[in-house]
Amino acid sequence: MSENKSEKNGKIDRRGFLKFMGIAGAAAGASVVVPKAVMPESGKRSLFAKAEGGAKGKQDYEVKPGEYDDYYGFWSGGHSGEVRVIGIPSMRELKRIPVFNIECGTGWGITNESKKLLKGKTVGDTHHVHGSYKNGVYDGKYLFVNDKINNRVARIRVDYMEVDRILEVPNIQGMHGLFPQRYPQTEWIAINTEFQIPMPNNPNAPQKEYYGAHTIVDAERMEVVCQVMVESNLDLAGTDYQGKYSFATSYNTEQGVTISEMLAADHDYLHVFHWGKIREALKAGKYKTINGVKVIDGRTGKSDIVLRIPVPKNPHGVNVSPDGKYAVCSGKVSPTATVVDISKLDDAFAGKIKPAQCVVAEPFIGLGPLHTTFDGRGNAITSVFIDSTNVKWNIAKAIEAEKAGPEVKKKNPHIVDVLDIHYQVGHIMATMAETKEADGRWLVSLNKMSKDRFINVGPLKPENEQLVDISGDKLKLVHDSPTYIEPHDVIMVRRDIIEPKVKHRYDMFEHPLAVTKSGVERKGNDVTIRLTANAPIYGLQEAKVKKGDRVTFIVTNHDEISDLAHGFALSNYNINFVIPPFATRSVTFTADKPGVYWAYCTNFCHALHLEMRMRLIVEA
Ligand code: CUK
Ligand code: CUA
Ligand code: CA
Repeated sequence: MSENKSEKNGKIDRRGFLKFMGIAGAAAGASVVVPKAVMPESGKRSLFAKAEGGAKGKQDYEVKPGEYDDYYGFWSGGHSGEVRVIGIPSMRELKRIPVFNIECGTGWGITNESKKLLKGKTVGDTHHVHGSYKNGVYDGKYLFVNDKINNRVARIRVDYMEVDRILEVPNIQGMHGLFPQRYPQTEWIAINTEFQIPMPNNPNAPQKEYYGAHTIVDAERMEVVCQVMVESNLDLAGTDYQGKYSFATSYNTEQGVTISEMLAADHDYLHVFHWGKIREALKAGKYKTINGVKVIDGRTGKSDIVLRIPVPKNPHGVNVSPDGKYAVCSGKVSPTATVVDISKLDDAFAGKIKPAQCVVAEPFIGLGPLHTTFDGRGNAITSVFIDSTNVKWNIAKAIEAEKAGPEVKKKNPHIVDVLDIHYQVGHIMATMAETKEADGRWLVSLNKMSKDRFINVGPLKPENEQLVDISGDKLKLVHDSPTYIEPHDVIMVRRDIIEPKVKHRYDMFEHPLAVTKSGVERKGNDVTIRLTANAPIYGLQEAKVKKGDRVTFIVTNHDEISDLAHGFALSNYNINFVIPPFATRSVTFTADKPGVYWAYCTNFCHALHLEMRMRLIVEA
């Protein structure tokens, strides 16, 4: 076959490929000549070409057939336990990355490789996805996501878009806010814990000895560096753009265990953690080791690591503006946002000013403000849960009005626009907004309820994620997108940052068990069956084992063509997984049922895909 004939845009298209394989592969069954796969050319649509041409506030959100999106959206999948990749602005779902869930499509939680990471756990509740940074912008290396149920943090390699590490963090419950270091690069990740528990977890501990913790994780080693123990719970997390501080909102400084106790105080705090002082405490050995983790006592009066800035009671999100100047707390119970001037924090830590003096504005937003994002042009946009709105407001105007006094302030000069959304919004996020390259193009409103927005699919409705054009002064709703259980947060990363990092095939020998020669090996009752997979054949057409053997299948896909994955399912043995190009996957089970069992390819790969199978004969 001529390479050129079946290639379009530098990529072998499926139709041309299948035609070719149908002829060559079918006849031979032997090794086929695989055309050299070529990277598809980048730029099926130049980034922003159309938007620049259009008027402000009228960007084109339609992505035509064959065109690419401008942004990768990385979505937390809530208690589906997964991460989703959604193209922006089309809102097309491109991929699901299984993380804490069991997923029979890919075999996540079924293969030995994934089981080693999951360690028997089968549920997860992802809330916050963030990328690794260099100099305040994503570096396209990793994504990090938390599990609130089992208190784990997972790392996704961007090159394979696959989880490579999962860390279970001891001493905490309700792992919630997570934010990576933004400057100079991501060495640490700051993680908050929403539920207070005894540390160590002694069932007889009195309520006043329930603590929260700010956990620092080493991003490269995926190990806990330390925990700072505080008396309050810690909710959302943020980091600055200098590598000096991390932030945590708290809503239970009361150390309550009932809802009325948690609402008793008239204010709560934004906690600021001083990273230099954390390092000093670790160096000086000022910590206790609990369950193998260095725990620093950060309670009020016990250390100078934590600064507590009073904010209206029960706040929720904390987000840092892309210019690095402000940390904005969303009020939740209070209808306001609190703007903290980060340049004042050093003086507050040094005791030169009171923590409250770091607050430079407390503008009115609406009923139930939850999360704030930024357009990179000095405006903040805050999600408002009870009002079901996105409120765009100007940070500088809010600070001016605060200075000018109550007469000016009550006119709300900071408010730029209010958009009704549908309905009950949680997180919102603008494109690149958690980086210093916030570009103010698109915003996604992650609404908790869709109510009447879609045809009825039964009592459990989809959530509704709405795409908003924020390029003009007004917020302009352009698209509704239903999603399944139950996204919390998202980041949207420019395509040119991610795309060059993403690979078309695995590095075959990164997997220590990569199969180059098919065969069966027996050691006592342990039988290893090694298979190559080349469309449309596995390296063996049959294998024999004995009842009671512990059988391991190891399969390596030798097809290097982009998009050519094989599957491996074993009838009646509850096994299926997918093997992408040059990947190796393995599974181990006990052959407890004698008989003939067909293993077959589940991922359509060839005109003779249905013939891609082999027998496992389990002798009695
Ligand atoms: S939390 Cu869900 S709406 Cu877990 Cu970020 Cu605010
Ligand atoms: Cu291999 Cu289908
Ligand atoms: Ca409270």
